[in-house]
This record gives sequence, structure tokens and C-alpha cells, in this order.
Amino acid sequence: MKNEILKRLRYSLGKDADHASVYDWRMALSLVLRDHMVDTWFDSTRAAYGTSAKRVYYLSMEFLIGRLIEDMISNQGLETEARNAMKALGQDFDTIVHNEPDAALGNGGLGRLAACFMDSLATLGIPAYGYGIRYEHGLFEQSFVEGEQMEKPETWLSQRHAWEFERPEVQYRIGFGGHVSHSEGRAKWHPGDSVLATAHDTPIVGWKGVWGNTLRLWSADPVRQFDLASFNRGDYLAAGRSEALARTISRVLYPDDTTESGKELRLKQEYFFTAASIMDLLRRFLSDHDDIRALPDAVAIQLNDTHPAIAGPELVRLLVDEHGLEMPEAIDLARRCLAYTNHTLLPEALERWHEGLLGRILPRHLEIIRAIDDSHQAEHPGSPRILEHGDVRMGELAFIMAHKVNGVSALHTELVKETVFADLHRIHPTRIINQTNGITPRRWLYGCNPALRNLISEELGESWVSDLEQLSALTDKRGDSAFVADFHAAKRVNKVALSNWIGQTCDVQIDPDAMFDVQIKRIHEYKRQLMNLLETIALWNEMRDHPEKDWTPRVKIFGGKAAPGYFMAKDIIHLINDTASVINADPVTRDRLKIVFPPNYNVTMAERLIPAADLSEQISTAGKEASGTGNMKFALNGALTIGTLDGANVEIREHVGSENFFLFGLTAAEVMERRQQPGFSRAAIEASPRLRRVLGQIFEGRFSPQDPHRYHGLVGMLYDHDHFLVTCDFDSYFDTQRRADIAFQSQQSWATMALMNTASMGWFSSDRTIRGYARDIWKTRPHGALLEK
Ligand code: DL6
Repeated sequence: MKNEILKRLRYSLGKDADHASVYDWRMALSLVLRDHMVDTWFDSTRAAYGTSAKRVYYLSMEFLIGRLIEDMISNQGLETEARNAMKALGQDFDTIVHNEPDAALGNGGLGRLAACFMDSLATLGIPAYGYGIRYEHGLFEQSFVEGEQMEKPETWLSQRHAWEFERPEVQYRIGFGGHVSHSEGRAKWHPGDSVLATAHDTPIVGWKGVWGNTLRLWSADPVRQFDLASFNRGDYLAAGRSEALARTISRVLYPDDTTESGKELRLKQEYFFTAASIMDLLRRFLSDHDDIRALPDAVAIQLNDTHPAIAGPELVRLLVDEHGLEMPEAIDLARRCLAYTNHTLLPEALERWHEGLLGRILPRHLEIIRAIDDSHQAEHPGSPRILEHGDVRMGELAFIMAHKVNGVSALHTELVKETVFADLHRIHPTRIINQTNGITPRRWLYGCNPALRNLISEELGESWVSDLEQLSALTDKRGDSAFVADFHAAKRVNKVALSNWIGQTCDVQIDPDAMFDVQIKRIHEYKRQLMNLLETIALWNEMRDHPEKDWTPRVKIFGGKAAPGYFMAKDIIHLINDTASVINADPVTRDRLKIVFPPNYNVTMAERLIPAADLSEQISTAGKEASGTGNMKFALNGALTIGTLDGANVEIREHVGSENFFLFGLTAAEVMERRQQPGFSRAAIEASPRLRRVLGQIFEGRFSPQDPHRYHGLVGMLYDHDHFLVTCDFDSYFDTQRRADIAFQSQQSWATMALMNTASMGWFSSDRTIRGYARDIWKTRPHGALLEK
């Protein structure tokens, strides 16, 4: 490998070893690793073609892949070789690895889930393509200035992306606008503008390098030839339009996963990548099939949320307008290929487009949507409409065009049936199914936590990495005090490393023996970072009132970004930082309570924080978090959860045992009921002197003395319309935190509970989730065995 790296350095990067920078070394190593993948990748593609295997197409606006170098090394079993090679070349392996930008092509859970799924699809040997957008700028970079969030564009592509192959020959022309002509019963769309979608392929190789799939991301390019023709005709505006459109379409990821945003450009982005993907998969299908009617036997298309829901009308358009099928048959064929995953019940996150806007950008699609809506109505009179009050409802469209709709945790799936799609569920009672989310153990234990991984592998060998349920054998070790001590020691190694990193990045000294209490996720009112902070202030008050007590030392760690236009979330960040300044400087509590909020939370930071966590905060208002996947990562790495009965917390608690989980708060049903009671939040505050005191301090400017009015709006919100019931759950949360304090005082029993979490989390592997999708939705099976080495 050493020689391969030197060769790449010289011939691909044009550098000799004496003048190579860290970037050059990282690129040379990455290119060598990529070379190692290519044969597997080709073999897999050939095997899929050879057996006419059904292919899965995972359409997602987001793939939050983070850094890839460690995945590429560990999945191919090249860690020792790569480390030794870099050492022999006089380079520090960790510095090289940390030089890779964190590809933040997603906002949060939905995007990270897509990345975990790509790893599992490859590990299981299921022929699959991930299709998305190659954003030039991923999720913004966050910094804090005097405690406030600042946003800067993220620039992961300012350096060459080591892993991808550009495919200039794989291009599709994507149209927008224009008009539709009808003649002899046939429609033809004449787009006004168009751009080219160009493919960029990243090979994704699964565990042990047995199977490789493709992540194909589309970039937008101007339609050059068309431009020249327009230009020559003197139509200069048309020439410029394509360039301007192309420049914007794949430029930036929308930094908002909960509100309808960006309107027109966002709709264009959705259509752009969906249309390119559908055209691409049809081309592949037609390269070895003659009969278009065989499509559902060869193609399974999964829509990751409603963002690619235009796939239904697009596929119908191609089948009708290009392949000459009749509309009813085309709708039926498309439906048999399509399935849709719902990831949220939040009304503001359920996409709707103004009919006028959609019709202007996609006139033919609007006609087809009307036809789909009418035919569904004709079959099921009185059913919910896709078109309602001048809006196109993408959830209803996705549901009606899918043969299966899945929720992402057991509770969420039931709520999907009872709420957003209740009427459609009554009409199609077998369509909604559950597939509880999962996480890849390759990244979220094997890769990010070498201390624990080594301990487990010494005990069980390495086969747990692709068969996570084997971890249950660790249950037998709970009475083995030496093993429990080793488990505890592995956690401590991670805590020491994190303490050092926090000292360097946040300039805050923390005690590795304190409880590391971590909440990392997008900042949102329903996730209730605010409740966590209020509890921290209440604890601080009690520590100051009773400094003589034997308090359990805590470090409260927050991480996450707020959507730039979400002002309440930004206020919450500001308040956390303001409070940290006051509490961290308090000589009375300094050794017992600290708050840290490292800026720019991303996948790499999660890989640092999760292995070091003792307590995982999963405290959303019950009924609001569809699943969560951070909750799974923490528990797998031996953190205990403090959480509500929300999303996948419910199933995590069932698996790890109620005695190893700190439960509090109202249930989803109680939440709905409580919200109906007039003045519920004021009543909760009146009943809790502890909470009243904290809110009074914030209101009076105790944490913002330079600007005492800063948080009046926030406190007012809690009194008057506390939609997420922070006030109602506060006391129960506070008391449960004190139970956690007591439990943490016995390190032996805490470590045993932590071990039981790790041992019980095997079911939450994304391999299990993908097997479920393959069995219940895609009707496909693994092909990896074909290549078993
Ligand atoms: O299913 C992946 C992930 C879930 O774990 C989270 O609970 C859920 O919030 C997230 N949903 C989204 C989409 N929009 N919103 N909100 O990211 O999906």
C-alpha cells in the first residue's frame, strides 16, 4: 500500500513525498482505497445484470454521509495496512483522516438514515442505487458570536471529492415550464427551460468488501448546445436562463427540514433529481428488457419522505407520453414500483405546493396529478383529494401512488394511521406498514468507538459487526465484575479523549468522572432542548442553595443547528450559551456543573460525543419525534437514555429493559388531551415553584444582564402557548434526572446498566431494517452471496 500511495501521489496529484501536504497524502490514500473498491463494485454490477436481479432505487434529497475514509478502510478490512503504510511514510494517520471534509448533504435524521441504509444495502448485497443531489454547499457551517448562531456557507467541494467518478456521458435533460400540446389523444410537454443532470458516482462497499453499490448524485449543468442554438437565433434570454438555472439548482441544500421553504427553487430541485433518477433507472431497465410492463419485477423505488413524490407523476408521464401506455395502466404500473416512507407528523413539514406554482413549473405533471386524483376519487368516492383548496398535497400524492407506505417506528406508524393518513388508511387498510429505523453498526460502534469495539471483539470475535444481535451474548457478562470494569474503562477512555477535545475547542475544562449528559440533534421546540436547559438552571439553583450536599457532577453537552429562519430555535441556542457563561464561571458550582455547546455539530462530532456519553437526552414531546436514530446510537455505545415514550424510544426501552432506561413525561395520548385544557401551561408553572423560579430568573435577565429583556418573548411563550408542553413535563423530568444522579453514584451498577444497553441494541441495526424493507416492500433478496469470497 505504501508504494501504491506514493504512485498516486506522484501520478494523480503531481507531488513528490517531500512536498506533499496533509491534503495530498489524504487524497493519495483515498484514491488507493477507491482503487481497492473498484473490482468489487464492478463484480457486483455484473452480477446484478447477469441475474436480472431486481434493483432498489432509494430516492432521497439528503445523504448525510459525513467523512467516508474510515468506512472505506474498515469495510474493506484495510485498517492495519493503511495505518502501517502511513507510518512508513512518516505521516500521522489520524491527522490524515481528520483532513477529510464532513460531507453534510443533509439536515439531520432523514439524511443520516439514508446514509446508514446505503451501508446496509451494500453489506447485505442488495443491488441498489442511492439517488440524490450533489449540492455544492451542504448544511451551513455554524459558529457562535456572543452566543448567537451565525451561518456561513459550507464548502465541502472546495477540494476535490476523493471518492466520486464523474460521468459526463450520463446526462439527462430536465425540463421546466413551457406548455403542453394535445393532439390525437396524446399529450406532449414542451418545456420552456431545461438543464442537464450529470451523474457523479460514489461506490459504497459493504462490510468485508463483498458487495458494492452506487451512490449517484446529480449536479446541474447548462444545456450548452441548446444555448448555442438559441444564441444563434438571437434568443439570448433563453441562452442565459439555462445557465442561471443550472447554477442555482444544485447549489445549496435547504437548511430547513421542518418548514416549507424556498418554494420555487426547492420544487425545481425536487423535480430535477427525481426526473434524472427515473430516466436513469428506465434507461437501465430498457437496456436488458423489452417489455415495459415488466418494470415492477425489476424496479423498486423508495421515496425518502415526500421530497421525491413527483416520481409518481413523472413515471406516469414517461409511460404514457413516451411509451404509449394508457393512463390507468401507467398509474397501476408506477404504483407497483413505488413505496413511500413518512418521517414526520409535524403539519408544517408536510409538503404542499400551490397548484399555480406547480402548474407553471411542471404543467404536464399537474395534468397527470389531476388524472391520478380523479381516478382515485372515482374508485373511492369521498376519499381525501390530492388537490385541495388550490394546493397539491404531496403526502396524499405519495400515499396514493405507493403500494406501501411505511412509518419509521411502531408508535409513529400507529399515529400515521390515526392522524395524517387516517382516511386513506381506512380505504387502503394494508398499505401502511411499520419499518422501525436502524443504524449501521459499522460506523456507529465499530468505527467510532475502538475502545468498546475491541472489548466486544475480544469476547465475541468480529462476526457481530454484520450480525448485531450477537451482542445479546454480552448479557451473560453483567455479573462478571472484571468485564463490567473493562466496559467502564472503555467508556472512560472515550470520556478522557472528549474532555481533552472540549478543553481545546471550547476552552472549558471538564471532569472526565462527571456524568456526561448529552443532547445532540437539530434545535427544535419539539425536541425540547429548552426543557433540558431549564432543568440545568433548576439544578444549579439547588446546588447553590445546598452546596453541602453530595451532588453528582454533571457536564451538560449540547450540539445542533437551528434553521436560519427559525427564530425561537435561535433564541434557545442563545439562551444556552448565555446560561453557560454564567454557570461555568460560578465558583460555587464550577466543579460540579458545566454546560458546553461546541459549535458546528455534524456527523464527525457525533462520532466523538456518542462514545463518551453517559446519559442520552431523548426528551421530545410524546408523539412528535417520528423515530430518532441518535437515541439508538447512544444506547448501542452504552449510554443510558432519559426519555419520553416517543418514537423509537418506546422500542429501545422494551429491548434494554425498563430498569435500564429513565422514563418520564406524558404519553402521546395524554399530550393531546392536556393541550385541550385551557391555560394548561400557566397551571403547570403555578404548580411548580422550581420552574417558576427559573423562569423568573430568565425573565429578569439573570443570564443576559447586558440585555435583560432578551428572553421575555421566550418566557411569554411558555406561559401562553407552550405547544410542546415543556412546562407540563418539567417536574417529572427534573425528578427523573435526580434518579439518574443517584444511580450514577454507584459506578459499578451504572456500568452494568450501560452494558445491558449495548447488549440489547442488536435489533436496531439498519441491516434488520433493510431486511424488513426487502421482505415487506421491495420483494427482493440479497445477492451478496453470489460474490462471497
Ligand atoms: O426517519 C429518520 C428521521 C427520524 O428518526 C426523526 O425522528 C424524524 O424527525 C426525521 N424526519 C425528518 C423529516 N422532517 N422533519 N421533521 O428529518 O426522520
